[in-house]
Amino acid sequence: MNPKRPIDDATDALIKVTLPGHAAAGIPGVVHSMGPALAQLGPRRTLALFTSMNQKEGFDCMSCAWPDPESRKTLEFCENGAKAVIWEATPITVPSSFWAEHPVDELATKSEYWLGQQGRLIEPVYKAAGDDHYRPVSWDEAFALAGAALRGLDSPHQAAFYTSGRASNEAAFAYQLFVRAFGTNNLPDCSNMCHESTGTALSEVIGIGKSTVSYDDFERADLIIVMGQNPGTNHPRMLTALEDAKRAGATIVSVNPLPEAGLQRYKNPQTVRGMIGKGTTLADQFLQIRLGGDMALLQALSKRVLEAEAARPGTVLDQAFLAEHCVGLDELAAHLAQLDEAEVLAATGLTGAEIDELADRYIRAERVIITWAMGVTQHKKAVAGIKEIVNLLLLRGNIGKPGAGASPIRGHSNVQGDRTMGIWERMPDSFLDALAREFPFEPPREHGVDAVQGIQAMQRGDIKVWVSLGGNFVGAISDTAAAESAMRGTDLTVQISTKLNRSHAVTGKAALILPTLGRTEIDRQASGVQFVTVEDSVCAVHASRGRVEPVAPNLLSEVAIVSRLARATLGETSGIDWEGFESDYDVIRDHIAAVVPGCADYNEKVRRSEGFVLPNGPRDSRTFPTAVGKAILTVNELERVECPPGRLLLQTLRSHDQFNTTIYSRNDRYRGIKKGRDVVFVNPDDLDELGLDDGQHVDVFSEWPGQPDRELRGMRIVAYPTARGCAAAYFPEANVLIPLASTAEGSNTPVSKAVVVRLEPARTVG
Ligand SMILES: Nc1nc2c(c(=O)[nH]1)N[C@H]1C(S)=C(S)[C@@H](COP(=O)(O)OP(=O)(O)OC[C@H]3O[C@@H](n4cnc5c(=O)[nH]c(N)nc54)[C@H](O)[C@@H]3O)O[C@H]1N2
Ligand SMILES: Nc1nc2c(c(=O)[nH]1)N[C@H]1C(S)=C(S)[C@@H](COP(=O)(O)OP(=O)(O)OC[C@H]3O[C@@H](n4cnc5c(=O)[nH]c(N)nc54)[C@H](O)[C@@H]3O)O[C@H]1N2
Ligand SMILES: [Mo]
Repeated sequence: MNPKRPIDDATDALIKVTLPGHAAAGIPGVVHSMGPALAQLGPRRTLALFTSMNQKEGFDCMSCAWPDPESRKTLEFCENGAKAVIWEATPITVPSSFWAEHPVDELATKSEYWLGQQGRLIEPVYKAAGDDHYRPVSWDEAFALAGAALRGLDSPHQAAFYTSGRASNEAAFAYQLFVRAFGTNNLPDCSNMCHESTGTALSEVIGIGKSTVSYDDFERADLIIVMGQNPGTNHPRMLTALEDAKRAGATIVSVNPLPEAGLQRYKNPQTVRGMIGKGTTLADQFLQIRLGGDMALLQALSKRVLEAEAARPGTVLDQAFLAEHCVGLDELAAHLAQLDEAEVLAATGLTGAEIDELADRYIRAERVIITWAMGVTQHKKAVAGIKEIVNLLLLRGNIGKPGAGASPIRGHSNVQGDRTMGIWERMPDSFLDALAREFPFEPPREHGVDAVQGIQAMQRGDIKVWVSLGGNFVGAISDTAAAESAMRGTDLTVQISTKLNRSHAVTGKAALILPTLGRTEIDRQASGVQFVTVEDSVCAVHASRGRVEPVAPNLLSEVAIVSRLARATLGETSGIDWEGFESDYDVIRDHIAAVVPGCADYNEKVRRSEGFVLPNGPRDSRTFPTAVGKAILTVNELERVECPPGRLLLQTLRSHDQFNTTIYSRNDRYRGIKKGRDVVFVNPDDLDELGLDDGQHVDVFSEWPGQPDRELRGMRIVAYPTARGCAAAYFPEANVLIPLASTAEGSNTPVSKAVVVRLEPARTVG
């Protein structure tokens, strides 16, 4: 049922597998994966980029949302940040002739890697319904086409407006304003597929959906538990913070089905030290958990904490904190008293002794931070699992004191800021009320669609126009075949993008591509050079200034595109100063100051060299703005992820040489993979049991009740030390296997980390 997947020039017949490496990053890694692209940049552009990246007068790295330390080094970036910057700042551009030479059908046969290699998009292009090609159009024509399509809808709810988390605060604020003035809350975003479970859980139990730690807390912690996160690849500068913490005496524990580079040393006694100096093993304890087992582990830990308190009353729980700031202790204690240890061991795949050891570390530590990312958020019970993280932390007062806290590590560099600015299909009434006071329109109140609901609405024919501010929605969402067929059924898709990707090849009947400036580039407007602002994982907001010349003269900034799209759609009489927005971003920031909580005097505060930190009740004053005004310990029913005999649980994850759907190279150095991505990692003992071999090619089938199997063909097996019963394959290739309806309870995030699969010897090797 799935379309044939695009094949690259570098075919997977060439896949090479060696022993997994561990984090030994740095410039050699960059040169290795980006050599040709780096050479194309030229010395001047290279120097300008690498001396201003993450500097106070420079631009914010767009590779992840890891925060910047207050005192920065001259080169404050990592290997993967360098790749992201080189990928964006390439001087290679897509020529006008490209569009006549490559029909859209042909682009749909190309891989993400090939599409990204074509270079930066530099002119607006349009594909009319029935046409097979895009053709260059003027900006005016592009906006007129988009505006006419939006105005022609029967209802504003027939359009949806997606955002990927690279958009600046200014672009995001202007975009949500346009969308709400247009009349809908259909504002799905990448966060729906990412940390939505975090926002849902934390908002309910501590009153704010964000991290309760600041950067400096890491070096004050006694214990840092890294759950479901691969910082060596996805937040490499976090390894530096972990290393500093360790040097200051902290213990580090990794909870993960995989031994990930930088946290664990695995077999290969390599001693190379890269630029960020990662020759060391950071984790003092590694719990190789079964996929989806975290909730059971956390309950077991909390149970042991409560038992220790019962054995030594008054010495383990933070009774004063619990009495003053929390509700729900008795219910939690009663519930956990019933916890079935056998069930915990089955769900986690761990031994009782391993859990005892971590419980003991937790009880001995005065200040504990728990960090997490997609390994925790992309599960059916993710929201409940994150509430269990909070339970464990609250028991010993580990929220709102130095060196302690709940620390979701965000993905996209400004995904958190975009939410703060109102990119959400369910913004609270307080935000909509503030918009209504500031602007001459009444915002819609009805909730909009999220990412999965957006596809479902397309399937029903309810969404006819899809606009994307960045990202690669069909590439990133689950159930690729279903998503692509739904997208093809829309009347118009509009992509605001820097580079080509799958979402430009799988489009509505008509399609527009609006090319935009990247974050590295100088943004000149009528009032002069502009800067934008972003928010990192620890709620710090600061300015980002592009430092290199735009790759082409005709590009518009995201703010300019959004403002012109708004004018073309709403007319000149919307009573909102869109022209002012475009010519001077201070105008937008003044509105942000008036509308967004915590942003008073925004223009002044973001001009401080260090920016400012948004207020956060739990972190700052142990104030918990929940429904009951206190932090809530919750009771969550344990539910084990079932996996029938002969099947494996598959997670989809990132290689070291990709940024989400952007593929920098087909290698995954830290996992020992070269020249290919069509691999499935399986534990050797499971291979024995299944009668399969390392190096063998298999077809992977995912099973979902009442539906035909989804399939991913021709995957090479890599025997790998993942947890028993578990497997892993790369996102986005493996998205075909994830049923659209398989989502997390409460957050509707696709369950990308636990797909029940069956492996069968491949029908065709490939
Ligand atoms: N270079 C680079 N940087 C990035 C990105 C990128 O693609 N490339 N993407 C950015 C984005 S948007 C995001 S959201 C982040 C993603 O950052 P991560 O969450 O680190 O990304 P994943 O590759 O999805 O890795 C998930 C990790 O969780 C583990 N895991 C999977 N399932 C479970 C589980 O059930 N329990 C536990 N305990 N662990 C589990 C996996 O083995 C893996 O180590 O990175 C951001 N930064
Ligand atoms: N199976 C599976 N699916 C997943 C995940 C998973 O772990 N497993 N992870 C999920 C997660 S965490 C996320 S965040 C989503 C990511 O979903 P998206 O954010 O939609 O995807 P990206 O691949 O980050 O988008 C890359 C594209 O963004 C555009 N772009 C880059 N920079 C800019 C810019 O500055 N401005 C504009 N306008 N465009 C730009 C480029 O055209 C590029 O091709 O995917 C999700 N999907
Ligand atoms: Mo993400």
